[in-house]
Amino acid sequence: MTQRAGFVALIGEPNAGKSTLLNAMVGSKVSIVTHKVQTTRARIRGVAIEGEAQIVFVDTPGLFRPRRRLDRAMVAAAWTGAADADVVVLMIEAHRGLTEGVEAILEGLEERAGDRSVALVINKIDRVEAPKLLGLAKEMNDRFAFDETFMISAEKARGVDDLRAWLAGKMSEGPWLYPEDQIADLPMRMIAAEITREKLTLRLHQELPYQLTVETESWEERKDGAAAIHQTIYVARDGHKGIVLGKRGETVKAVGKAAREELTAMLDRPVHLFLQVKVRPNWLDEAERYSAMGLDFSDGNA
Ligand SMILES: Nc1nc2c(ncn2[C@@H]2O[C@H](COP(=O)(O)OP(=O)(O)OP(=O)(O)O)[C@@H](O)[C@H]2O)c(=O)[nH]1
Ligand SMILES: [Mg+2]
Repeated sequence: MTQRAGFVALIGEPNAGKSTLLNAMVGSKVSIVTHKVQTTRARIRGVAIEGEAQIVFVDTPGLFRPRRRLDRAMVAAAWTGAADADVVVLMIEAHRGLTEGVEAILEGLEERAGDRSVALVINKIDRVEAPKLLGLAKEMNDRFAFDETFMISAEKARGVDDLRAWLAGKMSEGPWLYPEDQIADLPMRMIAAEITREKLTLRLHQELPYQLTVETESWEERKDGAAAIHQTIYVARDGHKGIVLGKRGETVKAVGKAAREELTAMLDRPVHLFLQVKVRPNWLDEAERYSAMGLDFSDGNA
């Protein structure tokens, strides 16, 4: 049998379920998921194997109309992901349908898709009735020439196997791109920072999650087998520091506990996680913060 391999970019509006699908495809948590929009900030690769095919999925930040520098860098990262892929998967939400945001993405795809295969994935089918789904599939296919349409629930892993099999068939002959046992290309320090950011995003309200970032400062392997991880949470304002800390430090303590538990399970050994909060009024304009996130700072230039 000959090996086949290629890249599949997952694009869509924020919250469509791209990261949930990536994790389902890989069979492990590679990309963080929250109920809030704009969770994913950079391109994250996860690897799935189907028969002789290795499919490298590229999770991307949601596509939306960018306002700030960080937004622009995120949206640029998403389109770059699509440009570098062999197959593009556009993911939309069944209950929201062809929104203005989806329309804007279709316009972008018309410009950039070239001769790439583009599949439509209607996600969250657990939220709508079948007749509505069929209507949406028709509306979308009248609007754009998709190669194939899938209806799935990424969260409940419904329809995911069919999609994976179809994508495997689209991979071209060639050697695998990653070693057989590798499932992600993100360094563990970055995954650890993402997990803390996920727990913060889940606990904090309104705009705050968008105005903070987390970096792993040091990672020490201790003689007893434990990992000691030091992370910094950067916030833009004094007031935000107080909110992240919470009353008597309760919020950051709960975040640290949740992140530590997940990391312990993931690494399968004891983890000591130390979090500190730093106020950095201009972090959203610092090139170093962007490279730590895996983003290109210059993409944020207007
Ligand atoms: N009901 C339902 N919810 C889902 C499904 N798939 C994902 N979700 C939920 O949708 C929300 C967003 O999922 P994510 O995977 O973070 O979405 P995303 O497209 O990566 O979002 P961004 O990173 O912000 O662009 C989470 O609360 C998921 O649990 C599904 O099939 N059904
Ligand atoms: Mg995501």
